[in-house]
Amino acid sequence: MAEFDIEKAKKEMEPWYWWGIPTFFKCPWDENVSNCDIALVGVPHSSGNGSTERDQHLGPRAVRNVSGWYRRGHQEFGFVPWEVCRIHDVGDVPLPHAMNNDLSVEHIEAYFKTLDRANVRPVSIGGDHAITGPILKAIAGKDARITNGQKVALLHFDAHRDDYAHIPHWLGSYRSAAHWAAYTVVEQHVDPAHSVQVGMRGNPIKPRPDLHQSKLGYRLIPIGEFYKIGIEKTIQEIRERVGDMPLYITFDLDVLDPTEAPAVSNMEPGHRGMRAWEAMEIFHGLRGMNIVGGDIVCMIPSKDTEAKITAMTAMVLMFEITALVADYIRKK
Ligand SMILES: [Mn+2]
Repeated sequence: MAEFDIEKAKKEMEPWYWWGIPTFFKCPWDENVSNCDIALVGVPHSSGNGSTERDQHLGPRAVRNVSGWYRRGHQEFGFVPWEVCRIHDVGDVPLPHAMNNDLSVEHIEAYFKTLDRANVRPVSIGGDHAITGPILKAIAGKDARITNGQKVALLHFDAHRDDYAHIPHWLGSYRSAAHWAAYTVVEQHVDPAHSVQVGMRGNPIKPRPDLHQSKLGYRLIPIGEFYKIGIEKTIQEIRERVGDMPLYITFDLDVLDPTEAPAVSNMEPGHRGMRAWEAMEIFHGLRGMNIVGGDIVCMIPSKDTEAKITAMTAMVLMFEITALVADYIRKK
């Protein structure tokens, strides 16, 4: 039998995405958050929505499965994120009461508080949009270390506003995927005067004169306005509004056109959705901003195409947010 150096062979196999254990972007798996600068976190949470299909807890696994393929350098920014700071897959938030949204939301907050205490910036994959409220509560506001006690400016990509404070509960959940953008403002974690919601589209249940006016004070750029003003002007609006505030990015995949993200929970077909490349161009325009973290939410992998286009799109967006945070950290 020919000699075979197994350890050398393993090194040779490392670049191939389908070889080995699927962590996010083939990053080291290390649950000790104090060992990294950026934590890639899975938040397998599904009970905060439930208005359509409920397989959003499968999102982290789906992205881990495809993301080894995208362990790349960033051509536009001219650097390799994995080389400039410690980026680890820290695992999934444990959610033993997964069917109980409001209790799980508290568990998510407690988990992200450990990241805040370690001053580690999280880039997360959900999970439904109920995960963003507890993440913001943990890393922004007067007790937060990551923001130095400041509120965050929020950049919220979504087909929906998620600020439905007028609905007392969502199928029994008080801190649901429809509520988080309101209570994080009321409870002093998000500063709406420095925040932007972009991409809203579709018909409401009842036509409303205030469809695109935020009572909470967010600047809304609904999809029609986005296409009217264009990418450059949108970037300029975001940069002016956010200023030098710490910025958190949350990205609901349903903001995208269903052609590129069919596996989402609250699909808005018919109306033109944002294209992934347009979202990427906006991300590129945010370079240099103090981005304290971000998340991608609302994927339903069990509805994805055979080509896994939604998981692939989520992976690329997660890469872009990670690169933005890494770029900021390396220049700090
Ligand atoms: Mn949403």
